[in-house]
Amino acid sequence: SFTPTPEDRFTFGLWTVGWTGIDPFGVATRAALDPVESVERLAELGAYGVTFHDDDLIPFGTADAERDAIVKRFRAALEATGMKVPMATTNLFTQPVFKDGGFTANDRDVRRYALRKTMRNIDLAAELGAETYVAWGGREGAESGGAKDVRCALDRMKEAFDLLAEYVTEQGYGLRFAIEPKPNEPRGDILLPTVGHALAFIERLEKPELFGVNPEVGHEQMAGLNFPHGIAQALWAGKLFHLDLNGQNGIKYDQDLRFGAGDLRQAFWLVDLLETAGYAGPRHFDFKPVRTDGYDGVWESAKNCMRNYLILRERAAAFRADPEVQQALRDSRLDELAQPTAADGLAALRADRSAFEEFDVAAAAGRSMAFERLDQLAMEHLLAVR
Ligand code: 3MF
Ligand code: MG
Ligand code: MG
Ligand code: MG
Repeated sequence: SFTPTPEDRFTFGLWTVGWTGIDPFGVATRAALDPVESVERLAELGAYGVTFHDDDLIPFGTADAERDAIVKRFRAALEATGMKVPMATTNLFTQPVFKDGGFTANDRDVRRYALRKTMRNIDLAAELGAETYVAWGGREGAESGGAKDVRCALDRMKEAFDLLAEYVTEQGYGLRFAIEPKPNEPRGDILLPTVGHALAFIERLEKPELFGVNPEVGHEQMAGLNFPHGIAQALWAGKLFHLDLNGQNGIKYDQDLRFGAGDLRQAFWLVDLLETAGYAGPRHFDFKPVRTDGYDGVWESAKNCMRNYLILRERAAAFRADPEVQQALRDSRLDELAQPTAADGLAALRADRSAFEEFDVAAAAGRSMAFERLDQLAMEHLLAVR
């Protein structure tokens, strides 16, 4: 059945169903949503949990006493519904103080403020049992070449993450960080624009084991990249700590459509990959219910993010179980790709005349890879005609 249960581990950002429709060209089209109502409605729909930016739950500038009351009421809703908070994050992009960034703002005092704001929400995340702390550097970037010394900015980014790693270690929190890449929007260009950039950056940190990535479908596709390929490399590196599922139609602004909208083929291969690679983390949705719709459309699209994942999970499993697909995979020599190239070692490879001197280049070049049949079988499973 395509009805989700908490075992499916579907989670939603409070900012997703709570998006009121404010965009660069228009004001809100929906009334504000109470985070407690989001928790209750998502629980009814079968979700496992919610995630949030500090400011999604506690409006920016709230006094301490009121902050405590908000957290208490939120916690009560979590307890009443059984909903979890596996991830939390910091808003370092909405307020004017962050107009030139948080961790990489040219102004040192802004950078120190951004770190303190982040540590404050890390405390709350740990208190609520989160395992992952996401960092999306929305304003870490520039519109013009002279505005940012990128090498210095990367030094400051490293400094920030090293300090945060020191903080969680010192506090004994079980949290790990997940960096969320995005190529642009809201800055003209954002630092750590793709999964690959983020993976390379992580290896320069003092405690790289505490850092992974939180790739978002639309963010990679905005750069024309293949999302399942990025996810595969993150898995290969042991760095897929979390992910943001949604839909995107190619190289455009960040559309944040519900999961299953946008590039459906990539969605199919993504689910196939997550389900066969043993990814055990939450299936987290970061989408924006279209601003043309009322709250009917908000809950309809939230429900369908999960439903579409489950449909694709069933379609991908049917693809893998089909004997004709298994034969097609062999015909395309996927089993051979899984074998090491030179398990016999370098010396044996160099001595192997059949590998080079006597290798029949023309015969190898003449073998068909048979990929067309394989892809048609995938499409027919995706369309449920097989
Ligand atoms: C923006 C995003 C962000 C991040 C969030 C961290 C507002 O395009 O994707 O959502 O996901 O800040 O989870
Ligand atoms: Mg997005
Ligand atoms: Mg996004
Ligand atoms: Mg995101």
